[in-house]
Amino acid sequence: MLINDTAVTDYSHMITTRPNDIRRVVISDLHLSADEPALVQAFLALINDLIALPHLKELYILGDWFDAWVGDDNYLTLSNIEMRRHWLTPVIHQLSQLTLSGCQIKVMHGNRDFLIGQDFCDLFKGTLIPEPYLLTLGDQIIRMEHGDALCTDDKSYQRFRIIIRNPITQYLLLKRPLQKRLDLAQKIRTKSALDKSSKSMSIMDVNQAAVIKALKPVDCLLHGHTHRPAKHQVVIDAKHHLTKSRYVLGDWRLISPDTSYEQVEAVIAVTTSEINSLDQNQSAEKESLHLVKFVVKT
Ligand code: LP5
Ligand code: MN
Repeated sequence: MLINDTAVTDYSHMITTRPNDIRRVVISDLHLSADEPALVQAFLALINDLIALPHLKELYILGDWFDAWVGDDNYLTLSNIEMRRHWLTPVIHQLSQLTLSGCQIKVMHGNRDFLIGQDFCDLFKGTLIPEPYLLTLGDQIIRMEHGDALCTDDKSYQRFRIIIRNPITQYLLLKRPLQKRLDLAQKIRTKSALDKSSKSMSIMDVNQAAVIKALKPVDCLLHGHTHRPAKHQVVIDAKHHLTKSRYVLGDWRLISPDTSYEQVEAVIAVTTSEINSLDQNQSAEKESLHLVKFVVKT
């Protein structure tokens, strides 16, 4: 598969041929909910694979893990019986198994689940991480973020973002009764879907100046949100021929390749560690980032 002239490796090929080399996995935009059981099943299938990887260090979820999150109490205050029946319970169980296998789980907020708290992440011993988050791979610094903050041409969204991401707004929202928050989330989703139908694709994409500003102090940018998976070369300084990479993760979507079956597809990122021989006596380990296509038949 080609995305902007970049070959995207097949995920199952990578995990079967190089299970010992995989160090980190980065995903975003799963938009999980009770209404999308196929996406939940696909996520469980991914975690199951990751548990079996012997040298996996970290799983990063770069936002919009959930379609909407109105507060941790929506899950944490369930009765034992309700919890046992809830679709999130197997997810938390599998993630706990992944943690036990030695992999750290790092969760970043997206524009749909910015109310996830550390209390929820404690259920699987995960860590809520700030946005942006800098990951160092050897001598390379990778800036990771959800991606919505880079869409600066989308003025109405950015105005909404300033208000909704303000800690005072969030404090006041979380004090409201659960049902009122669920109703408000539904209203925001409806209004957002209506507004998006009249916005152009270019307005809802990242702004080039915002990308260059984000990339200047680092070596590489990795984000999701736009649902346009690709590897871009960004010109930082044309005079000195300086370019840097921008990797975009894909959203998880259910598709029907033909009428007989359905599958979930997503472009995710994987880092692999390679041993480079320097000379006869010396070798160095180098970790590199790849976009890979993850497919699960449902
Ligand atoms: O997510 P995506 O890609 O579809 O769209 C985003 C922007 N939209 C949003 C809203 C989310 O999609 C839905 C939020 C889910 C609930 C979150 C938790 C709620 C907490 C509150 C309750 C406790 O982020 C969309 C961008 C798009 O990305 C591309 O970048 O364009 O932005 C919009 O469409 C926003 C609108 O332009 C402005 C929305 C104003 C909403 C005002 C709410 C008023 C509610 C009452 C209305 C009667
Ligand atoms: Mn998003």
